[in-house]
Amino acid sequence: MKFYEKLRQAAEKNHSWLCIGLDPDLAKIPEHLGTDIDAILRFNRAIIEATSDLVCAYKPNSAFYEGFGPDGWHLLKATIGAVPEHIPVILDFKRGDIGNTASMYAKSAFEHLKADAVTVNPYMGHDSLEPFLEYDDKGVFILCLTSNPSSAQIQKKTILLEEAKEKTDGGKNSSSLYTYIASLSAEWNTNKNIGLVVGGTHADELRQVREIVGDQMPILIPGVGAQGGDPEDSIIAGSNSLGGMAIVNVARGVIYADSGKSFPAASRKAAEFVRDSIVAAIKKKN
Ligand code: OMP
Repeated sequence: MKFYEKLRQAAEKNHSWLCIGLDPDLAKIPEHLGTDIDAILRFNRAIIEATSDLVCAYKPNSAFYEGFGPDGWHLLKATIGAVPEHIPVILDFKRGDIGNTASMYAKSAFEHLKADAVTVNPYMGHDSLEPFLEYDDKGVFILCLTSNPSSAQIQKKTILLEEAKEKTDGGKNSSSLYTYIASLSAEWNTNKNIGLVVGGTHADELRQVREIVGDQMPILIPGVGAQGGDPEDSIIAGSNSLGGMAIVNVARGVIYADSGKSFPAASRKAAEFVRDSIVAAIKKKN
C-alpha cells in the first residue's frame, strides 16, 4: 500500500491526526523499568501499547537510538517492529547527501529498518532526494520550515527566482526560501509520496505552505507542546480542505506525562487530550 493511503487509513480508523514521537531518554524514563538499554524497549512498547488506538503514526527520531551505539540501532529496529502493522512509522533522520550515499540511507531506512517514511533535508537538491523518492510506496518528508528558534536565519530568507518566476508566490520574482521549497516539493511529487515538515511554531507560514501544496500532500507538524506550538492552531492552519493530512507530532508532552508506575495510563491520557483537541479544531474549521 502506498504511504499516503496507509496514513489516511490509520487516521480514519483512529479518528486521529496525532503522531507520537518516540524519542526516549534513559534519564527521563521511569526508574522501575531499569537503567539499561532494554529499559528503553520496555518503555517504548508500553507507550505504543497504551496509545496505538489514538494515533495516525509514530515517529522515532534516530538520534535517540544512535546515541547508544550499535545496540541503539537494534533498539530502533525493535521499536519500529513493535508498532502495529497498520500504523505508519516515520523515521526521523533528516538525511541528505549525494546520490549514491543517499541510496544507502534509503536502503537502511526502508529495507533494513522497515520504516514507512523518513524525514530528509533538501539542502543538496533533487538528486539527493531521488533515491528516497524512488521507493514510491514510502513517504518522504522534506524539511520546509523547522520549528527551532534559529530556523528563520536561513529558511525565511528571501531568494531571487530567476527561472521560476511564474511558478512561485503568484508570479513574483522573489520568494522566501521555505515557500520555494514547498513549490519545488509540489513539482517533484510525481510519485505522490512527498510530505513536508513545517513546525507548529509557525502557524501563519503553515497556512501559506498548505495553500502552495494543495490538499493531497501530508504536512508533518512538530514543535507542538514542549516547544510552544499550539495543536489547535497548527491543525487549523496546516490541514487540507477536508481537515486532514496535517500530522501533529508530540514527543515529550506525551511520553513523559508521568515518571511513575502508571506512566502508560498517563501517556494515554495526554495523547487523548491532544487527539481530542485536534478533532475539536477540525470541527471548528469545517
Ligand atoms: P518534542 O519537542 O519533544 O515534541 O519533539 C519534537 C520532535 O520533532 C523531535 O524528534 C525533533 O527532532 C522533531 N522535529 C522538530 O522538533 N522540529 C522540526 O522542525 C522538525 C522535526 C522533525 O523533523 O520531526
